[in-house]
Amino acid sequence: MGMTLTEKILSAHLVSGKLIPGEEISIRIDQTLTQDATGTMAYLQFEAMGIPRVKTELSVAYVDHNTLQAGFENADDHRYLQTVTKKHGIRFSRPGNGICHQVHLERFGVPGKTLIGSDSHTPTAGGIGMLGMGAGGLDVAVAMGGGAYYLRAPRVIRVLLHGVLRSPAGAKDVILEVLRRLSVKGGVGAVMEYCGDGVANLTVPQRATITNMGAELGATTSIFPSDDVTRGFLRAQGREEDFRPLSADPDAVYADTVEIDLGALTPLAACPHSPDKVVPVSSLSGIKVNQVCIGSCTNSSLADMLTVAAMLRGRHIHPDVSLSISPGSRQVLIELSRCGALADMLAAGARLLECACGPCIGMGFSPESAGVSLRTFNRNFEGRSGTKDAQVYLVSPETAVASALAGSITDPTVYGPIPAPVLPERFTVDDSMILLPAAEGEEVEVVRGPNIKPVPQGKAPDRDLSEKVLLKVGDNITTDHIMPAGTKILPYRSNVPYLSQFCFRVSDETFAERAKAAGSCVIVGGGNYGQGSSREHAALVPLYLGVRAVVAKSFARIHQANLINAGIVPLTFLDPADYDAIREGDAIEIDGFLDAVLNRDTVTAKIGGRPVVLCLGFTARQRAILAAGGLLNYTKEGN
Ligand code: MIC
Ligand code: SF4
Repeated sequence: MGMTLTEKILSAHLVSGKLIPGEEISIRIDQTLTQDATGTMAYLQFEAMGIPRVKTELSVAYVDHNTLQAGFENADDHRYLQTVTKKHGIRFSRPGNGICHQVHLERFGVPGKTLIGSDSHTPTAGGIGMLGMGAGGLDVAVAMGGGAYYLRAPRVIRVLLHGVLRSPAGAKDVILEVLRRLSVKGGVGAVMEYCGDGVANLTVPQRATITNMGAELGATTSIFPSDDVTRGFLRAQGREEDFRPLSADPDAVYADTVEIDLGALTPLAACPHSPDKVVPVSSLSGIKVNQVCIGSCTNSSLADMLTVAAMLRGRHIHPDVSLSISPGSRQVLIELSRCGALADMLAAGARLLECACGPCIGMGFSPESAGVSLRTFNRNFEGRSGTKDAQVYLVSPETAVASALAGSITDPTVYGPIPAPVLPERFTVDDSMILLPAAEGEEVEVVRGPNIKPVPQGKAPDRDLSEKVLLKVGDNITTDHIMPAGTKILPYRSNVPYLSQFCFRVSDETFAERAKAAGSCVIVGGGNYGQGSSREHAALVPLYLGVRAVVAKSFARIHQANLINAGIVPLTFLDPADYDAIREGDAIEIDGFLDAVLNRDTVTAKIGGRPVVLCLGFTARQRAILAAGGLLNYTKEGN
């Protein structure tokens, strides 16, 4: 029986387990990446492990999230990252060099290799046939130390692409169509593997837009084959030697198939507040727009930017619209300035932002009150933009520009087909903003600013659990709800005590205070609890606030791993209907809690006086991690 591309890469890296969907496997990790918002914590944890030098083929630390330096905090963290990486053998991509996923694709990604990153959009690397996965910072720290990465073997879903995109429909519309069909839960436990005759008609940046936003499906990752188009991309980056052809066997067996006719796609938009609320742009036509933001790791390649510039050339944006453009990398910005496209953007009235995440993570450029913001980004969760009542729509660069010009949501079809951008044969390659680590044995002082506080430590579960349900939340709670980001909060990613006051702020302003007063508690959640970002702060902060367990209908993959890594026990309802009767303030009692965590798959809890069966379908390793009070303790114990 033939193999899928995913199976080929996984089996070439398999350390333990069998490739049976749902079974725990562990794999060797070739490369890691971190970004600054999760990276400080990851390196603090790496340091706590006491390993002198990384053992991966390549590890890179990027600074792209916390670049707004409104106080000393972010700058201090940058200095810490620069020095800690220099000491331990990690490359350091300086602030200004670009968004981690864009730069990694340009400069480091290699087809067929494995990559984990402390950011949920690490699957962007799937655009060149690399198996990239988002993970918690602690998992990345373990991989940097040479440890295997543990995950459940995924199902592989085939996305069969046919034909050719008809401009102005673009790659963003492909992934929005997949989201429309499958929803934000549709990829859970799966890898989305793209195949079919349509693949050859997509460029690497287009493929990367699609794999990037596969994160919004809840997928483990997404991947494209590595073919002549991949070779051309690597050649233009001066690294053709990294190319190797890769594809699934013709008789590979898939768990499911989704078929998409590229030629039939029209411009789509995801409506507030979820990436799967997808409708045709034409159905929104006429809605007044206050702000348009172009960029983020989804749509900030040179090809995207040249398309935007071509549409803006000789035109001017509507007086009521504020347009921001953040190129994905310094390389993209240099190319734009060399060819004159930057001048076209500025002449049209665009506000040029840094090559960084910026508005995508609420780092500036928040919309006005109740403002309508069209963004080429990947997430439109409530409040993420920094304005709680903003209405954020996710669209392609083409739709973004057409709407910025018109002042209202506009289907770019009115502009007719937009000519494909002409890309340079060879990109400007200048890695001077990527610092190399010190030679082995060289003395390096790690600089720690006052904002860097110790990592909270978990503890083993008590013999019996006797707590209160301090918070009950609904379905699809994101890590942006649990641990919001934005300008005021992000600078404290290395300061968990300070961060804790913002926990669940979006859903319940009183939670943090109540949790502190209670000392310890339990949270009850709905389905897909913890979707979205990989931020382990969404586990570390609840840990700091005394959360002992989270009971939910189901969990998102990375968040569940982060809870276990932090030493918080994630439990699911055997019968999801039991969720309904639970009230905030109910007592939750589990006799023999520790024994259940260690040995059992189900346990009967008493919640609000009623018996409720809860599942603990953990692997042996997960039980051992929980018993140790988290992955850091478990690793320190020599595992
Ligand atoms: C995001 O897009 O939500 C982030 C910010 O990049 C996160 C990481 C973080 O919270 O720092 C992610 O996607 O993992
Ligand atoms: Fe940065 Fe936004 Fe991409 Fe997250 S989704 S890495 S915040 S650009």
